Amino acid sequence: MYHFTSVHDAGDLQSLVNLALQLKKEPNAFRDLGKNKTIGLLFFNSSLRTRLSTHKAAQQLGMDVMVMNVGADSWQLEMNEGVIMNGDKAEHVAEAAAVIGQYCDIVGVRSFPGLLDRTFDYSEQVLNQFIKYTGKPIVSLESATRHPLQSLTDLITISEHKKVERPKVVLTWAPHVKALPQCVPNSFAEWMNQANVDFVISHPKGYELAPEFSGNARITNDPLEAFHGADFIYAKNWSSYEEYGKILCSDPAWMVSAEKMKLTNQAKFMHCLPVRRNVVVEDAVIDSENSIVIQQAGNRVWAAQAVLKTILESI
Ligand code: AN0
Ligand code: CP
Repeated sequence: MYHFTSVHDAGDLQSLVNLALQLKKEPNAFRDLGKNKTIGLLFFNSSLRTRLSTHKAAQQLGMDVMVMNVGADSWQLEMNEGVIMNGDKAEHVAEAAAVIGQYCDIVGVRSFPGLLDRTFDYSEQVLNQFIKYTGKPIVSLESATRHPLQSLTDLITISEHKKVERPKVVLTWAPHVKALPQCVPNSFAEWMNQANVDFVISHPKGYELAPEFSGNARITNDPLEAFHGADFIYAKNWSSYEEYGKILCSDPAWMVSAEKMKLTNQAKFMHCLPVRRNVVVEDAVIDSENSIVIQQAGNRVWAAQAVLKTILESI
């Protein structure tokens, strides 16, 4: 592994999950691996879990960590090639990324989509410009179309909590007041389609994910159907891919409720967080014994540590 931007960089998923679970048992076993190595974590957008868990993971590998909120702390970066830079952007990514590459051995980047122009967002300009100009391994901390550290975490969490060899895992769309990226569901689908699970996606009409992500998953447009016999309910809002970036539905029937959870096989409730209570999920569900959202967020550390360890061994 060199860059880590999608499931395609992950190699054998089971080996990566096993490594994460080994690190969970022995967090400090590889403290020497990252000694005298530096990771830079660059945030174009807000974060709680990704920021802190990746920082902790790097520290447990002995790395030095630098964190920067790009734009807020540094100069505004121009991402386009060949432009006359007489606007509000003071520095080009060509220099900024190359300079950061002088200071860092691995660079993590978080950059959300604008949700205005689908072709532009799905071109992953920011991630690709950092790959082009940094000259160092790039780890996605959630890009315009994917959130692979989250998906690895989710796979680890499902492996830990599953009671049957091939559990039924349901990704269910839920309402939200803001238009959110498709990154988490895209990535989750991309990883689940490669995992040993019975994978179902449930969403209102108009919320189809790009076919390259939904793959061969079973899809239903009924807010109840998929819940029958589910072992895991993974809730997430996303804005429409088809009518790009739009909110098409706010029907509370899509909220994850205690009533709907009764249809499941005592399913565990998962969400990547942050979550809006009583919009996406009822208090009664997220506060129930079957909610594993906190353990799931805890696993972000082991996912990040498994990825950073694998990259450190390859550089
Ligand atoms: C972001 C999203 O939906 O992609 C980050 C989730 C990890 N969520 C929000 O902006 C609320
Ligand atoms: N789940 C997740 O990535 O959370 P943050 O946005 O807080 O990092």
